[in-house]
Amino acid sequence: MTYENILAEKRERVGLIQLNRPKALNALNGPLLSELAAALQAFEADEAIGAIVIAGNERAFAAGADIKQMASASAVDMLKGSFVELFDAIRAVTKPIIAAVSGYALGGGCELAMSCDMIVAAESAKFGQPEVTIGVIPGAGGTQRLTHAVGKAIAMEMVLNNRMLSAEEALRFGLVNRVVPQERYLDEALELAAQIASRAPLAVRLGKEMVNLAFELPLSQGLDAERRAFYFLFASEDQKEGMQAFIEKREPLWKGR
Ligand code: DAK
Repeated sequence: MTYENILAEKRERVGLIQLNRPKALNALNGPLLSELAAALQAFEADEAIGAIVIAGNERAFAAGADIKQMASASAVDMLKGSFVELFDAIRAVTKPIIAAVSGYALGGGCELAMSCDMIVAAESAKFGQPEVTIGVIPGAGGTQRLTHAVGKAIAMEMVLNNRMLSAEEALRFGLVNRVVPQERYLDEALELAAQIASRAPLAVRLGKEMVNLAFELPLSQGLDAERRAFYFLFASEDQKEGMQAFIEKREPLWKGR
C-alpha cells in the first residue's frame, strides 16, 4: 500500500512507520491519522511482523493535531473524526509499538507517543501538552496516561501551564525508556523492536496485554489475569520449544503457536 502522509516499510520482522508532513511538523491531520491507522492494521495482520516502530523526523515526532484543520470543527466533527479512529486502532494492536521521538512531541503527538508501549527519545526530544494555550485540554490520553507515567505534580504543570519536558526530564520522570544521542534514536528504536520481535510471539503479546491490564484492574484481579495467561502459555508449542531449547543449549525456533 502507498501512502501520502506517512512512509511505511518492513525491516525484517519490524514494521517501520514514519510520519511524513515535515513542513507542518507532522501535525496530525485527518488523512495522516487514517493512513497511520491503516498501516498499523496492516502490520498487525502481517504474521511476519513482530514489532512496530513509529517515528517522525529529527525536528518533530509530531506537533499535535492539525490546528488549522481543527480550528473550525464542531464537537460532532471531533467525535466522528480520525483521531478517535487512530487511537482505537492503536488499542487494538497486540504487537509491541515503540515510538522513536526526536524534537517536538506535543499535544496529540505526545499522546501518540504515550499510547505506544515504549518510547526511545533523542536528546532533542521535547514532550508537552500545550492544549491549554489554544483553549482546550488533551483529548487522547494526555491527562490520563501522562499522569500514570509522570505523576500528578508534573502532569498538572504540563496540562495546566504548558510545561515542556526535555528528554532527560522525561527519562527521570519515567515517561521514556531511554535517551540516546541524536543520530542514534531511530536505530536504537529499530534495534529494540528487532530484539523484541525475536522473542516468543505469544509470550510478548500476553506480556503486553498483562502490563497494560495493570492500569485497568485492581491488583488481585490483575494477578489472577496474569496467572491465567501464564497457564495458557503452557498450551503453546512455543513454551515447549523455548524450554527444550534452553535444555539443549540452542536457540529456540518460534512458531507463534
Ligand atoms: N497544527 C498545524 N500546523 C502546525 C502545527 C499544528 N499542531 N504545529 C506546527 N504547525 C506548522 C506551523 O503552522 C508552520 O506552518 P507554516 O506557518 O510554515 O505554514 C510549521 O508547522 C512550522 O511551525 P512553526 O513556524 O510554528 O515552528 P516553530 O519552530 O516556530 O515552533 C512549535 C514550533 C512546535 C513550538 C509550534 O509550531 C507550535 O506551538 N505548534 C503547535 C503545538 C500545539 O499547540 N499542539 C497541540 C495541538 S492540539 C482528539 C484528541 C486529541 C487531539 C485532537 C482530537 N479527539 C479525541 C478527537 C489533540 C489536540 C492537539 O494536539
